[in-house]
Parts: sequence; C-alpha cells; structure tokens
Amino acid sequence: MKHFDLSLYLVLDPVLCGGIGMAETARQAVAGGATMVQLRDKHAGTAALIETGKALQPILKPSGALLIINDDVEAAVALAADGVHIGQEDMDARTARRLIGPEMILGLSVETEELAAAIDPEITDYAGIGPVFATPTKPGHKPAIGLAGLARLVSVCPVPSVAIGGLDAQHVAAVLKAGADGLAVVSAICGRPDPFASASALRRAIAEARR
Ligand code: TZP
Ligand code: MG
Repeated sequence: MKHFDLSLYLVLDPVLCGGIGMAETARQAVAGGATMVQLRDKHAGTAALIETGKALQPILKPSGALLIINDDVEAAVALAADGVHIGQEDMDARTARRLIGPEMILGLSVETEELAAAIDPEITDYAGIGPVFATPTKPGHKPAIGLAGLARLVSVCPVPSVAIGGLDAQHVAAVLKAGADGLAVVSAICGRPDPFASASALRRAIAEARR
C-alpha cells in the first residue's frame, strides 16, 4: 500500500513563483505544511525539469513532502521522483504505469464524472479533480465544476482525490466536506508575498476543518 498525504498539495508555476523562484517557494511551502509538491513547467524540456527536480529533492526530503513531476514520465523516472501526474491529453495512464513501474505514484486529472468513474485503481493512485472554480492560472481550462460537481466526481472516484482550481484557505472546509482528501493550489502559495505564511494558513484551515 502506497502512503501519501494529499492534504496540502502545492503545484509550482515558474512564472508565478517569480523573483524568489520555485525552489525557495517550495522550501517555504513545506515548512508551512505542504505535503506534496508538483513540478509543473509547461515550457521546460526534460533536461531542464530534471535539473529543477534535482534542486527540489534535497529541499523536500527532510520534511517528507513528496515530489511529483507533471507530464514528463521520462524526467520522473530519471529523477526517481515520488510520482508523476498526467492529464487526459497526455499519455494514457496504463502506458505511464508501464513506464514508471509499480512503485511510483501516478496521479491523473479528471474533469467529468465519466472520467472519474473510469479510473482504474490498479493503475492510478490518486485523481486531481477540477477545476473547481475558474482560474487564470490555467488558460483554456475545462469548465469549472463547482463544489457540487466536486462532490459528485469524488463520490464516483475509486481512488483518493485532490481538488484543484481557484482554491484558497477560505475553501478548505467546503472542499473537505465535498469528500476530497486535499487541496491542490498554485496561486494561493506561488507568488504570494509570504509563501510560508500562506501555506501555514492553509495548513491551519485544514486542521480546523478536520476537528
Ligand atoms: N489544473 C486545473 S486548474 C489548475 C490546474 C493546473 C490551476 C490551478 O491554479 P490556481 O492558481 O490554484 O487556481
Ligand atoms: Mg498534463
């Protein structure tokens, strides 16, 4: 049984992280309680992802936060990352699983009930469900599903799930009530004046919602 904690899942964006960069943002976020960190850089090639991933690994290691690589299975394997996350437009989950082997965590984005229900738990370890709300962070994203949509997708999803899209500390209670295991955020942490404080506020809201 794989062990991973989806409760506070940071998705890094190289542009939004701006001046302080992805490594420093990740350092502050895990200090504040982020449990997973996804390296998502749509414009980086495999070599650049590997380089950034290598910089992130020693930063995450002491906290126990896991490193997930977006899209690039080759980079994830080269890094021996904790996992890889793919979308519906990337390679199919079965192929990804074959390439990464049985141990690595595989996450899959799903935007509809049909896609959530179709997840094979023998292949995919967790689902990214959303976008819950419209967000400028991902131009051209699929229609927002709202909190009611989130609850519907979670209810048919056979694996743990993390909600994404326009989420911040104010949404923590509702997202967990909808049944998701956690929140994935970009702009709620990346590019904030104090990423440590932002992550800590999310962490506190999660603790509060679980009481
Ligand atoms: N996938 C669906 S929405 C999204 C991704 C990568 C972006 C979420 O960014 P933010 O800033 O947390 O709304
Ligand atoms: Mg993708």
